[in-house]
Amino acid sequence: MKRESVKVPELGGASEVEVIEIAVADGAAVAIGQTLITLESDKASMEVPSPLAGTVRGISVKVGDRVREGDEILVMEIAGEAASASAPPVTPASTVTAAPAPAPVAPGEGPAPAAPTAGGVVLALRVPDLGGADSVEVIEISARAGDSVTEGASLLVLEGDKASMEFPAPADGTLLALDIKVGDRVTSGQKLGELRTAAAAAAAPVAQPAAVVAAPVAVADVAAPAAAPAPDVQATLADGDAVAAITRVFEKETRLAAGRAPSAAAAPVYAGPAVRQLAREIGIPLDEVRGSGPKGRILREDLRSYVKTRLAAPPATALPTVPDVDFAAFGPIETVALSNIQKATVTNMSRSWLNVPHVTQFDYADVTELEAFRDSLKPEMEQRKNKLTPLPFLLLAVARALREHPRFNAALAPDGANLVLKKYCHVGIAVDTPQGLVVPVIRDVDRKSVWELAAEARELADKARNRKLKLAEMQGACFTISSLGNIGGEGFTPIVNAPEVAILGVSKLAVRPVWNGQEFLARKTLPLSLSYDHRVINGADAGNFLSFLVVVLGDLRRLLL
Ligand code: CAO
Repeated sequence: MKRESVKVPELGGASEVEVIEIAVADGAAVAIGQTLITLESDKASMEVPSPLAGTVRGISVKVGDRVREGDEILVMEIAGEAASASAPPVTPASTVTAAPAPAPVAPGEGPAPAAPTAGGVVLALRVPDLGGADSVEVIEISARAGDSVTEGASLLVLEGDKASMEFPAPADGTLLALDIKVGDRVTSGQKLGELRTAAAAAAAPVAQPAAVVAAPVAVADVAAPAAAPAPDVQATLADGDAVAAITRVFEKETRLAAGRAPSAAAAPVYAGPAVRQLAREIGIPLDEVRGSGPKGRILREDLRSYVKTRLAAPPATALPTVPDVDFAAFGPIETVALSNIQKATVTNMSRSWLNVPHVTQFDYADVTELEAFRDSLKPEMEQRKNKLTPLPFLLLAVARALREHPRFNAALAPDGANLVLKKYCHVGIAVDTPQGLVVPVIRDVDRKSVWELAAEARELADKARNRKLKLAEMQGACFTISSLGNIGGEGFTPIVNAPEVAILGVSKLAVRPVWNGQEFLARKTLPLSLSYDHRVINGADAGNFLSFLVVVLGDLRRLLL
C-alpha cells in the first residue's frame, strides 16, 4: 500500500479559490477521473478529478476553505501494482488550461462581409477552440433570434464530458439568428448564429469578456467593416482528458430549460458541471431547484431534496385534496390516533372506491319460509349449541349464485385484458371490531353445511374481535358479505373489496307488505344490496345474480336443484 498526496492543480491564473464542494468521503474508493472537489473563484468553478485510483485516507480541506495551487486536497491509498504503476503523480494530472493568446481572424475569413447597418455590424458567432475535444453538446440555449442581448449575457451553454462553458454575447446588440438547438453537437469554429451589434458597440472593438481564466468567448468574425480584425478571444474547453475546464456558468446566467422561451424573469442558476449533468440525467429542471450552497449554488443534496419533495407530492393528475381545516378555530377538539386496521381501511376503501366503477342493485328477498325453517331448528340449535342466524343461509345461497354466475367469482387482471375465473369459493364476511373493520374469509363455502358455516362464521368473528385472526384467514376471498342486519337500515351501498368484483350488503329483516297480485300479505323480507364492478359485470348480470339470490332465499329447496 502506498499513500499519495493529491494537490490543487494549476489554477490558470487565479491565486486563491474556494472549496465549494467535496464530492468524496473519507474511506471512499475512487476511480481515475472521478471528481474529488469543486473549486470556485469569483466567476468560475472547476471540478478537480482524481489523478489516481485508490481509497481516500484523510481529506485535508473542508467546504469554505480557500486554497492555492499545490495545497493538499487529500491523501489517497493506492494498492499493489497500481501504486508502482502510478509513479507518484503527486500533482494531479489535471490542469487548467488558460485561454491561449488571441488569434485574430484574418480579414476575409469566415462569412462574406455584410453591409454595415444603421444598428451596427453583424458578428458571426462561432464555437471557440475546444482544446482537443472533437465536439461538445449544446445543453442550454438562453436566447433566441430577435432578442436584445447585452455583452457578456449567456447565449448558450456547451458541455463536454467533464466541463461546461457558457457562451456569452460578445457585445450589446440584437441576436439575428441562432442556428442550433439543445442536443446538437458542435465543433471548434462552427458558426452558431449572428449578432448585430448596437450602434455604439459597432464603432469600437467588441469588448473582451471578463473571463477569469478560460471563459469561452465566441470567435467573432466582424462581418463589416472587414478591414478591422475581429476581436477574437479563444478559450480552451478540455474534454475527454484529465483537464477540468474553468466554467463561467456561475456568472449571471439566465438558464432556461430546453425549448422554453427566454424570460426576463428567469432566476439565475448556479450549479457545477457534475450537478448539471446529474440534473440532466434525471430530468430535473435546475431553475426549479433551490440551491443551499454558497451564493445559492445548487448542490447534489439539493437535487436529492428536490426529488424527494416531488415524489412526496401528489401527481399532477391526483384528485384535489380535501382542505386541511383548523377545526380548533371553531371549537374544542380531540385528535385520536387511528388503529393500524383503521389506517388500512383508509387505504383499502380509497383504493377500491377510486379504482372500481361501482353500481349498486337493490332487492328484497321474501325470507318468510326461511325464517320459519330457522325457527323450527331452534331445538336442534340448542342441542348442537350452534345458533343459526340468516348469515349461514346467505353464505350457502351466495355460493350457489357464484357457481351459476361465474363472472362474479372472478378478478379483472391488472392488464385489464383478462378475467381470472376462480374455481374455488371462499367468501369474506365483514366483521365490526373495536379496532376497526376486518374481513375474515370462510373457505370452500360451497362444500360446507349450514351448521358448519354458522360455527365457522362465529369462530372467525370471535377471533376478529379478539385480534386472533391470522393473515391467511383474511386472504383469498372471492366475494364478500357485509351484514348490518343486526343493526338496522333498509339498505346501503357497500364498497367492493377489490380485486373482488362484487359484494352483498344485507340490511335488517322486517315484516313488510307484499302484493301477491290479489292482496297485500305480511311477509318477512330481507333487504339486499349488490354492489359490483361495472368494468366486469353488466347491469343485466347483476340483476340476474340478485334475482337468483332472491329466489333461492325465498325457497331454500332450490338449493337442491
Ligand atoms: N335482519 C334481522 N336480524 C338479523 C339479521 C338481519 N339481516 N342478521 C342477523 N340478525 C340477528 C341475528 O339473528 C341475531 O338475533 P338473535 O340474537 O335474536 O338470534 C342478531 O341479529 C345478532 O346476530 P349476529 O350479529 O350475532 O350474527 P350474524 O351471523 O348475523 O353476524 C357477524 C355475524 C360477524 C356479521 C356479526 O357478528 C357482525 O360483526 N356484524 C357487524 C357487521 C358489520 O360490521 N358489517 C360491516 C358493514 S361495513 O361494510
